[in-house]
Amino acid sequence: MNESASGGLTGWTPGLFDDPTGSRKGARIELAPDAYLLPGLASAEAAELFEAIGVVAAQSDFRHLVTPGGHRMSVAMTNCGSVGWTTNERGYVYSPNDPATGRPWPSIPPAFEALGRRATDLAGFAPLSANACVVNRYEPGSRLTLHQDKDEQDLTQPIVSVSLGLPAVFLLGGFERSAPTVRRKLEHGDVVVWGGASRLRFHGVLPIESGSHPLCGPYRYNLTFRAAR
Ligand code: MD6
Ligand code: FE
Repeated sequence: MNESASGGLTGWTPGLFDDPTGSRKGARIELAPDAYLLPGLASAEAAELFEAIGVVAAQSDFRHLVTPGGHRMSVAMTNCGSVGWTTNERGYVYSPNDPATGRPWPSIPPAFEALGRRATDLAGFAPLSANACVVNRYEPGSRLTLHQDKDEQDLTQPIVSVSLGLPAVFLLGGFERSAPTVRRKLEHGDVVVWGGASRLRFHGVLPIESGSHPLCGPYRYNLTFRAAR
């Protein structure tokens, strides 16, 4: 894959939105240097992951955060781990307690940790020591505008991102918000590992289309495992 000076991506791979032969599974697709899609890596354990999301949400429920700029996010969010990503008047922070309950965030379910290690291994990174997991829930129309994940303390560690439920179109950009983006469809069970030279790329999610998923109903869920502190 070639990269332009602005960090924009060229040479996008064909066959983006179709997989007539089912050959995606088990593959490792380079989206950018040090950013890999592992199609279907989480498919087999999806039900277990979905159940674990329910356990997390029973302790710290999904909520729509308000950005420091005063905008209510269309994505509903919760966390598990020793810290969770949230907002306050000063900006975005990793906090040991859930501000909604005043209690620590739920712990990271063992199924999440095992998947995180499997994913970093397959992508050729050192095993991720995740201490935070952001759980996003998208309803139809929910989107995530272009952003960088840069609030984590250890930017040498990658992020592992797991997609469940309704499909999404993921936008991958460069190192400035204005750099060109490319699109990639993420399906139920897909995992993206994202680090090294791509760790600070801008990225986002287009508005989710209506639908119903056999396991997750009218939602898309996304888990991101991080070394936050
Ligand atoms: C999502 N994901 O797919 C949002 N961030 O719902 C992210 O924002 C993300 O997928 C960093 C690395 C991978 C990601
Ligand atoms: Fe992100």
